[in-house]
Amino acid sequence: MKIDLEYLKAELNKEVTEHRYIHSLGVADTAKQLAARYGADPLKAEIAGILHDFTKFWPKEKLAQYIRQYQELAQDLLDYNAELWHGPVASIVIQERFAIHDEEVIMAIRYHTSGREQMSLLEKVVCLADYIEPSRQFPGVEEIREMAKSNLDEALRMAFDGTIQLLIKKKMKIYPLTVKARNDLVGGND
Ligand code: DGI
Ligand code: FE
Ligand code: FE
Repeated sequence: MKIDLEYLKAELNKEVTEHRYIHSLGVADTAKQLAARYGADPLKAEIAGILHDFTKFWPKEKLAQYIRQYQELAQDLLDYNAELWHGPVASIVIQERFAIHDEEVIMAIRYHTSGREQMSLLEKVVCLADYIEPSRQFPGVEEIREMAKSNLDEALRMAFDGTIQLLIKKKMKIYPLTVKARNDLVGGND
């Protein structure tokens, strides 16, 4: 894939806050390492990491407009928390803006927040990197970082569990794909 990573970073830098920029480069770096460890494409992981939060600061209404306009995006997103919208929208915007047409990269960005059932290796790597990149600090993150060294699925299951627990605590809805993603990572019939 012919792509200028420095250009992508410079464009991201104009679009998001300093904090979010540092987070995104952290995700890119962590995703690249996880990709190397688990056999995904490190360059695709890096690209998806850089761009995954590209539309994080777009106004809610603009994100909602994109979702309504692009029927390939799940329309039921609009019934759930607006924090779920930036990944799907970014997965469209990067195609137009940077001529990125790699389906794996597009899907890794699209599902980085919600997850889904049957996640690809690259989707898992980017989603997990988003939780554990070096600047992330929350109770339990060290335990997930440790698990990420040996078991990708189990680390991601722990990450989703944390998010689901938080949503319940805040009395928020859980997007069904997040539940499916989480169930998929639990082995057996339990
Ligand atoms: O964009 P980031 O802050 O780096 O991280 P993210 O894209 O994973 O998550 C954004 C937030 O979305 C996350 O803190 C929790 C919130 N959220 C709201 N409803 C849901 C949800 N996250 C998931 N996975 N599922 C939901 O239903
Ligand atoms: Fe995000
Ligand atoms: Fe992120």
